[in-house]
Amino acid sequence: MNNKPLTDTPEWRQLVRQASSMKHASMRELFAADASRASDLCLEACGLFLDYSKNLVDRQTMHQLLALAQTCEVHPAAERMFGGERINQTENRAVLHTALRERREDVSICVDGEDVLPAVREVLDQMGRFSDAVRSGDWVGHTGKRIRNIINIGIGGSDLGPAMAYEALKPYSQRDVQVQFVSNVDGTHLAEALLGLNPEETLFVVVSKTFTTQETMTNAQSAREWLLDTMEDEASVARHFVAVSTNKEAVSAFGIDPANMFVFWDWVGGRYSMCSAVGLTLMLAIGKENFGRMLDGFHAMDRHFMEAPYDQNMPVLLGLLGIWYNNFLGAQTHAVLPYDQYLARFAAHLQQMDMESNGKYVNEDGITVRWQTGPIIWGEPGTNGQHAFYQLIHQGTKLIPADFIGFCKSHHPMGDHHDKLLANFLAQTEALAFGKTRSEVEREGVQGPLVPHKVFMGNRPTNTILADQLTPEVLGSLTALYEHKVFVQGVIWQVFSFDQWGVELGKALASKILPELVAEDEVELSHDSSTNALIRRIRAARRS
Ligand code: G6Q
Repeated sequence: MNNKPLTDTPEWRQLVRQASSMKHASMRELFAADASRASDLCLEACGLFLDYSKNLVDRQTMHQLLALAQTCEVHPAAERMFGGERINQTENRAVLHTALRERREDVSICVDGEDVLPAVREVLDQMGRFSDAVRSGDWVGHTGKRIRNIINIGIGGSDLGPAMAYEALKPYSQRDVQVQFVSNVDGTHLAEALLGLNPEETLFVVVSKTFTTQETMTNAQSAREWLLDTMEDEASVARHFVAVSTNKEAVSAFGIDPANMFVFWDWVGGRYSMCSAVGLTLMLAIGKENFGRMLDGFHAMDRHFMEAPYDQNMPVLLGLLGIWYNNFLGAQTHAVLPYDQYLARFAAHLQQMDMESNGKYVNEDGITVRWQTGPIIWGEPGTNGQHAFYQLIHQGTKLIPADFIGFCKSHHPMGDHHDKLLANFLAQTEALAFGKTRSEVEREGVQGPLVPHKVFMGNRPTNTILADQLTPEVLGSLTALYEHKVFVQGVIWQVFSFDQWGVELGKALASKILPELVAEDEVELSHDSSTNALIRRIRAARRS
């Protein structure tokens, strides 16, 4: 599209007009007028069923949104990504997380003329050998004891994806090994994780692309000291620490045996890295076969995204629906509500994936965009949310599109728990879409001033994503679905989805403040008056 202002395209203008008529559309009427709405506005792919009929759209809206994807050249952009072009232009890098889960033997994916797939397979094999050794007890600690505790030390992209997937795939994990993820530089996180652990049975997986991240290196150093307090032998570090990184020198300098380093590449972005060696802790927990099944699921969604026409393409449809609410109906946020306790960390992972990718106000040419970009992503597992924030989704003044994610079968078919969970899952989207009118409330015998409080306006849009069970394959497909949805939106909004310069300023200021906080003597502070006063207050409190 040559970065023509998005808002000047005929497709955008048409959608603006469409929005003014659809703003007041009634989901009851949309369903009543179209008997095949539910059976048409749905789609099945890669083990996932998407019902998008409970959205504030009609067929014309969908048609117009699909035309927008066409004019914004979403598919050609995806081809550039999958083909290894340096689409992360501000960092001059290719973006090839899809190569990490390429399962076909007969293809090659080249960066600068070199096929990256042999190296991908080599690292996967190395991870497989290591996880087999740890899981079987062949890999022992410095004093010959079996590994019983694994602590992943990493933050952001080196934490959230694998932590989410570990939680999600717990039923597939080896239960006699305790796995924890430590990310926060707050010493409380590491201290609580180490509590009661025997260093002789503990393995640390330090995950850091750069191996310079303040939080991760601070936690890794403290973990090293904790180990050496007991072991009193520097050589023990090599048996109790392994590293996942792109920075070989820094890993060796830490004392980690380069043989126990698992590499990845600059073309793997942190928040898209869980299929790389960054997933080592996950593989240690669930084993290489289950990890491979998860990669199969990711790959299946990658193929679907590349091969399905726009109107049958799940990431494209979810991306377009998100744009509809974000850019045309004024929604500020998007809720992700999994009805599965195992997906407790799913929203947190999506939050980074989406908000770090598309939370940008300049376009690819560095010009401030005149349209809204990435939404605020948030969510909690159902049914917990129903007893907390759903009130606002049902009766608040804000439009909150939501994705409801559920599974037909539970890993724990205990009594009627799952029947109740699913009944709630279905009831919520029905209530949100169709609400309860004044006359329905009155027919139930409610009268007088109470009536308006019991009315539900409805027309609250939801997508329902349903799968048979939360398996490794399904988790892979589901996660890739959101990765590609974010990609579709980034292309349409014309932002660079694969950099994250917005995290830099805070980091730089923290490095400046750190010595000021800890200086023995009075130091001259050069911040604004608020920050200066807060620094002085903290210094004074810590001295007293
Ligand atoms: C993700 C970001 C960021 C990154 C962390 C950790 O896309 O780049 O969250 O993953 O800052 O970085 P390191 O892996 O280099 O420690």
